[in-house]
Amino acid sequence: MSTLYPQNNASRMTLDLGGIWDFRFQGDEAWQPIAVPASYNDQSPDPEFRNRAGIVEYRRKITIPKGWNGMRVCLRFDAVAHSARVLLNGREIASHRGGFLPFETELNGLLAAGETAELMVEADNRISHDTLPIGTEGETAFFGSDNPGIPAVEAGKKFQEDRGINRPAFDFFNYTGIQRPVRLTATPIRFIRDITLIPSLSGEVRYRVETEGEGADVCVEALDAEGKTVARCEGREGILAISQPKLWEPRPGTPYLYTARITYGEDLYEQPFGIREVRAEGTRFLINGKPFYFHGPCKHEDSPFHGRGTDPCLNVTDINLYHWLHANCFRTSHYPYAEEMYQLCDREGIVIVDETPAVGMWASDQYGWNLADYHKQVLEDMIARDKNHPCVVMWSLGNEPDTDTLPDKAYAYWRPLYETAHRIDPQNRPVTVVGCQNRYERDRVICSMDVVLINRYYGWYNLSGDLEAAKYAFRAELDWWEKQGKPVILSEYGADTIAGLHGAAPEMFTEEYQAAYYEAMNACLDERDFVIGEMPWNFADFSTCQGPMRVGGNRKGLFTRDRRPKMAAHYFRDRWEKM
Ligand code: GCB
Repeated sequence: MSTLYPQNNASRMTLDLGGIWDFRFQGDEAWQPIAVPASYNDQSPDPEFRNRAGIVEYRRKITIPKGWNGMRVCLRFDAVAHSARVLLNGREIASHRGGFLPFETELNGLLAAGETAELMVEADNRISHDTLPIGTEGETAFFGSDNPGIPAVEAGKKFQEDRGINRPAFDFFNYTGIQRPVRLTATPIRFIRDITLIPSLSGEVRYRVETEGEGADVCVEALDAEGKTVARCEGREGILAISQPKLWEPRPGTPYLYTARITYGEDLYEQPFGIREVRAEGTRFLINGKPFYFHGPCKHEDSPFHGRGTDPCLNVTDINLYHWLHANCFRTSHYPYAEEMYQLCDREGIVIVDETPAVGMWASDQYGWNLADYHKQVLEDMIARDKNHPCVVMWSLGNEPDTDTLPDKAYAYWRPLYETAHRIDPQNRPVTVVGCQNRYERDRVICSMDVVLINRYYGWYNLSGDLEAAKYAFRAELDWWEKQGKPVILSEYGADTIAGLHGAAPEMFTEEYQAAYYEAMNACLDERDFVIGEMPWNFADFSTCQGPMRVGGNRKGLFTRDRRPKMAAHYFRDRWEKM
């Protein structure tokens, strides 16, 4: 379902419902304060906040302003993790599955302008084989021992399963709650439901507008960055012809943005867009016909206090650190990010590989689970939400599924998703799924994508501490990929590094090792023309669940969690400045 990002303009209004709400675990009596939007998990020292699996309840009063009388009023959630039930005065008015994409529900007929009601949101943080991201069901935890012995298995059953301890099958903390903004929105009763823009380098921009309600005409104008009208068209479909178009280019080019100003009856919507084309061709990735080399660390939505909560200050800080690094891209590992981040990247010229929350699919029996339809739905919703962003140049169907144990089953699962993405994306962007370190010569999925994205940890999880051996092994693998004739991006590589831990000899966990590791891996990349990108793992240290391989979270950041550069950040800054 498409839901246009809320706007305030001459026709539309929004009321932000951010602030302090009431909160409790379902079944508890007392309410306590909680900040929205933010993950709830780090807002209390009570260990239940991080550990408890189940439903939490949020509540507050809402009032529709009197002045909104006669308008269509909606309640819009940018995301509630991982599923939500919404109640108004105790009656269910909406529900949604999936924690990283928006949903909205109309309030007309339920609550009149000037009236007040109690809004309650139930958010469920449980993850399983039926959710994206995936939770473990009976298996040992991510990075737990594969052979814990009988007493440990028994204890796990007795103490963990009974208490509903719910472990992620992925390496980031299972932050949840109302993590993104909630708003009341008002539009005219006759309104613009959706807009699709398909730009081309010639300056012709095909558009399609979906409306609700009869008896008005659609008019679309293209405005340049100064607000001057440069093209105009009438009707629900058409072509805006912009002469001498200024292109959207990733930095260090100019990310020039136009605005499509759509009017329909009393309604108005303004959709920024860029004129740019992307495609994969041979072993290259072309943006506006020019070869593009991806270089920038993968991210998480993660910070102290907020957890995964939307924080515009953090987003601006992070993007400015991307500029400081001379980085030009990131992958939204491992879920679609908040919409505000894509708007910022449109404006700042940072390229995004947009990823679904299909992460944790490393079990070889996963193709017997009932996920495909839901996965397709999430992919469709992500593309519907993000289709107009010039910064989005590629779709990632997911991260590190098992594709080599049962190669044919894996292919039968991933191929339809690949085809769906191509079919529904109006801009027909390249499609990929990120491959893990596996028996790549058996796999049929990764090498069938438009661009091959591989995560590799030679010199870390294997050949640990031995960078000469790591280079040898990585080169041997690259020899194989060279023969496949595809563009390849090293979409993750990294080494856990404790900021401030040093060693004259570069040993694992020291800042020196992290820098030496990247130098060694980059030397291998620099020898190959078909390698079209490098994405270090990760931009910053981030929170994970507890485990024997994680010291206060994952420490592979080029920056600490509070965004202080480690030596490797300086190394990349220097390397990327010269690119
Ligand atoms: C990976 C995963 C990522 C982990 C990373 C690591 O392959 O894609 O989610 O955080 O490795 O550090 O182990």
